[in-house]
Amino acid sequence: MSRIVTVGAAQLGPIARSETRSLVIRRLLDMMHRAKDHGCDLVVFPELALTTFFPRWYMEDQEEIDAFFEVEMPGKETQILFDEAVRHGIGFYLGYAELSIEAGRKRRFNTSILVDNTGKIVSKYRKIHLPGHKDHEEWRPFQHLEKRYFEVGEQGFSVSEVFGGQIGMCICNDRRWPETYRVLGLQGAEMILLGYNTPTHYPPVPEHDHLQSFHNHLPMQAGAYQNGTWIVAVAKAGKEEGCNLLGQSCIISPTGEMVAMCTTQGDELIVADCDLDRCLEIKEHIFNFSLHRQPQHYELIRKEIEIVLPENVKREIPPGSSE
Ligand code: CDT
Repeated sequence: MSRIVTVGAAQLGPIARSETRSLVIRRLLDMMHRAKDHGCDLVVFPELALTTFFPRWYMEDQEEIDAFFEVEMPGKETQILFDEAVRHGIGFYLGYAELSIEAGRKRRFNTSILVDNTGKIVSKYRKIHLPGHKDHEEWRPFQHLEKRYFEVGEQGFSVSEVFGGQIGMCICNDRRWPETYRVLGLQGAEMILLGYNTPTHYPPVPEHDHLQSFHNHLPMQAGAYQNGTWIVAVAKAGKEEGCNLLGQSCIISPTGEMVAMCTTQGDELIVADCDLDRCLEIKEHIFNFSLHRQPQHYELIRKEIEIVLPENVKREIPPGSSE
């Protein structure tokens, strides 16, 4: 048996702060067309794919901040992505900054949508693990103000039945957390789509700069294997407004193997035929949840946020610092 979804990971090179939406969307359309030419059913774009990665700047003027957000999806400028998706019969994942008005209140999220090959939004995900800090930290060479500009997504992780399988989404920093994969894995995820913007310099712990690439792939390969799912991870890469962003967008199989990886820092498409039935090699055997999981011993994971030392241990845990 095989259920093949042909997926394109459409890595983007840098987007300048001055680059207009319509210029960026032209780049996305070009990638979508290339994906179609390669026979893709689905093309995956990065996190916050319509603008530069604006959380690197501290801003107070709400109008200036809101210029990076979409108030409707599709909107006037993004409609063409949907039209072209329908015309070519291709689906897409898109990350963007979402500004919505709910119960009379303006709410801002770091969001992704999954659009099927008829142009319908089949699911929306609001980023849960927001990294960085809330206030201006002048010692940093650049800011990471996701905690300032976005609320934590409140709708959880979910999968949708589309493209012949169970497809889940997450965004960037979520990919570092094992809980993300397990919650999606417990819903039967067969493919997880995610976009990312990852600076290669990590100001709080610069000693780890040389490990950025390793720390990018390590949790994703483990998450794919431990949950028997494909992962399609797509970067915005290269030197963007003086900040170097990691590339190495990739497609990972349910065995945790790297099937395809970008090798440039620019707009680059990689494609893989992903057989969703290969998930069974893992889901029915080594990580057969119903046979082997022991959730009665995992209570701490659900209950506690932070380390809880056993009663008989006196050592103090240092308080958390900003990331
Ligand atoms: N966009 C995003 O989530 N980036 C973070 C950067 C490191 S934390 C400051 C990431 O996890 O890749």
